[in-house]
Amino acid sequence: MTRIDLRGTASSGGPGGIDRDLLPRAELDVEAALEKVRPICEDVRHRGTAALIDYARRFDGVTLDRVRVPAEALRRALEELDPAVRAALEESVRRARTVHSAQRRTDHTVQVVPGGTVTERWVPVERVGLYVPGGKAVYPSSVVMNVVPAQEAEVPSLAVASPPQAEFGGLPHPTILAACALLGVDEVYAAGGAQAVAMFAYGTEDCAPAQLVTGPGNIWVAAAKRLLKGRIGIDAEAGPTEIAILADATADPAHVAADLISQAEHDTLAAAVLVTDSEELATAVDAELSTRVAATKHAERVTEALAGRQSGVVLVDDVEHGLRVVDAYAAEHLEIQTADAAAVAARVRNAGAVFVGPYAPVSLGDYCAGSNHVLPTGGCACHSSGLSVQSFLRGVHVVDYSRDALAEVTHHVVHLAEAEDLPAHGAALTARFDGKVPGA
Ligand code: HSO
Ligand code: ZN
Repeated sequence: MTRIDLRGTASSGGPGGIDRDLLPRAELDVEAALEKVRPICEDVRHRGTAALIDYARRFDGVTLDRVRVPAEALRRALEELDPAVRAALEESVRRARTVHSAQRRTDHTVQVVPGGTVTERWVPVERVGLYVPGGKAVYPSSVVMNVVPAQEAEVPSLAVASPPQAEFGGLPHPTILAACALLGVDEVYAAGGAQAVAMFAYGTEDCAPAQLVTGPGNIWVAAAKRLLKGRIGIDAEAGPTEIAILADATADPAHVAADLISQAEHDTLAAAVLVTDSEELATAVDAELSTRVAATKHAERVTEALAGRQSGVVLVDDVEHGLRVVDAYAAEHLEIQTADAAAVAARVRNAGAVFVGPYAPVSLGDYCAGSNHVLPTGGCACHSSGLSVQSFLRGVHVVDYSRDALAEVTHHVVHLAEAEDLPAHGAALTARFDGKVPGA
């Protein structure tokens, strides 16, 4: 992998003294895709299902007579699912539920003054559309990671969309359907790309509009989410997967190499970044990579991802310097493979998820750790979190004041309203006290 030597550059600007532009990262030009998806979204808005059927023909090469997946197809997909895969999915769901059910929030009332309370009520979004990619990327695990937090948040209505596959008679991939059936999701649509996001945003004859759309997708899905954001809520525009590993001389180069390859396997644009203070480790990882990459099934894709400008080895002075580099990078996934890994991990500020020590590879988190794998990419981990129960809830403040409690604060409201030249705001309070400021 390309080496970027930051040794001796401890303070060069940017957060923590690190210049983010020196770090490897791909640029995804979502802006350019916006103009392409705009007419598609408009078309779905106006022609509904007929437009979805047209796009399925054009983009997915299938002729559909309906977009909603029949209940029978869901049932059959689960019946025909390989029992070992079913057991694995069940375990993944169980662990995800254990973690996500603990995220549920209880309503909380604060007494501000006697007779004056503010309650924060957690209300789930009414209806959510979950997008699950298809084609090259068949991720039943992403069905689990989207559906479980939504269910734990008690979202009343939940629908899944995934692209129709010519190979499966225009239905989404059977493993996706099986995962939906396993989770009790019975509303599934054979729709992909920008058109699926538009279906959820505007609704069609078959599909009621959703208020929130979550789930990973390609650049067209990301562009449609950006375009329709505001009308709908979105989780994040998930870009290609990233793994960063902060490692010192104690790390096992075979583990480091295997983990870098694991995420590079997703996409030619996937990012694999090793941050280390040990040149010996970097050399040993390169050696491991050369044999392991050749032996892996998707060698071509992995090779391209590892050679891309988004991947590389960053050499740092010490673990301290490395911590500042990984914070500046704000990886989707960050592994800590150093001495005293837990203590180092506890100091990380920016990462979608942190994996501690030699026995917590990112792949564990992708499937069966219990954590969520829908995480912020592209540096967004410095301001956003991954999917959780919280993503599906809104905190509504409920304000309840008695006459006395209102009277006591009226003069302050009146003064602030005057300072903002909004006297009618103050008058809304004094109207309750015969047009006077109580106590004045
Ligand atoms: N690493 C991906 C999730 C995934 N991996 C799904 C395998 N399947 C993004 O977090
Ligand atoms: Zn993965």
